[in-house]
Amino acid sequence: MRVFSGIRPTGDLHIGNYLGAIKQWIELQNENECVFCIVDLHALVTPWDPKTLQKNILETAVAYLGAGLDPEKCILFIQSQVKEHSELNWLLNNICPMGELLRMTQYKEKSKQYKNNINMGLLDYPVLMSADILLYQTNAVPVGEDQKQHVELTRTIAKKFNGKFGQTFVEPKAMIAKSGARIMSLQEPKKKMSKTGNPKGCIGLFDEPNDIKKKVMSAVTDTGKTIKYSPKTKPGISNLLTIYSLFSEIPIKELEKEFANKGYGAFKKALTELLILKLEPFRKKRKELLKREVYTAEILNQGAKKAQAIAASTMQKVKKKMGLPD
Ligand code: ATP
Ligand code: LTN
Repeated sequence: MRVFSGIRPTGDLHIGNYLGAIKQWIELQNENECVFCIVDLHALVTPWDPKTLQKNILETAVAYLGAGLDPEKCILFIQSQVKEHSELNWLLNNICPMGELLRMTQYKEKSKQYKNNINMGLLDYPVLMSADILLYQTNAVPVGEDQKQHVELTRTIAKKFNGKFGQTFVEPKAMIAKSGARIMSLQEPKKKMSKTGNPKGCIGLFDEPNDIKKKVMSAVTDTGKTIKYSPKTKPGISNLLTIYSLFSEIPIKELEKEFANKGYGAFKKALTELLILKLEPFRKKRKELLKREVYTAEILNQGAKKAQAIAASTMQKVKKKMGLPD
């Protein structure tokens, strides 16, 4: 099976990115042909700083590797280094109905968040994402819940293209984690944990023990004292239970029993200890990799070459089907 996924180099990775997406990627790389991409072109649809973008890209690569991606087992590369992404984006623009883009939840949310910066890129974002996926004849796209709609649009575009020009693209499917697909902010448990949201509500994958402690201990909980999983009535504690369960591999039901009479304080303390322990290897690996910049850059260069070979072969077919010259 061919697997493709991407992440924007817009800031430090958090445990939502890990539990919702990267954890699956690490498992998938053992059995499948995996292609993972740092989608720097997607980072340009929201405000960015040209001075720090390259540093962010490299840090995202280090973060991926630190979290467990193995360059021997998967292709890791930077989107803008494979020009076919932009090229296919333009071609697919002419297949994708604009109405579909205007109803995308992420577009609506980000246009509210960045009122003064509603550009074409923000609207066209899902078509570039479709190009990313379709270039590699992808079967499965492991992403968090928030990206499901975009993968469905990719299927629609693939179907339309195949219907109009003949079988060209594999129709991909989203792969959503059963649990952890939507980790919420520790400060606003009704909003998803996000790199660009409230930093206090976001636990970084490489946070230092002291920061983890501060953030967990000040996480918003709900009225009452019982530690019970009920996302509607107790969104704060339910989110913490999900995080605990996923990192400890103990089912939520058992955690409810274990902490039945212990109160929020003891539960948060145990969660702090668990997170410090589980995130330690990531912190260590990242620190080592930060000292080996050339090594990381070389992985990305090799990755771009391998990715480009696959992308070029798809583009050749696409152009021919559309009646464009070679
Ligand atoms: P931004 O704040 O810049 O939009 P983000 O934190 O939402 O960033 P992305 O880079 O857009 O992160 O997402 C990378 C991957 O992580 C995607 O597959 C996305 O679905 C997943 N993801 C992001 N946030 C969460 C979350 N809170 N819970 C589970 N998965 C998530
Ligand atoms: N839109 C995604 C990032 C992304 C992606 C992709 C994910 C860009 N291209 C292709 C999967 C496949 C997001 O997480 N914000």
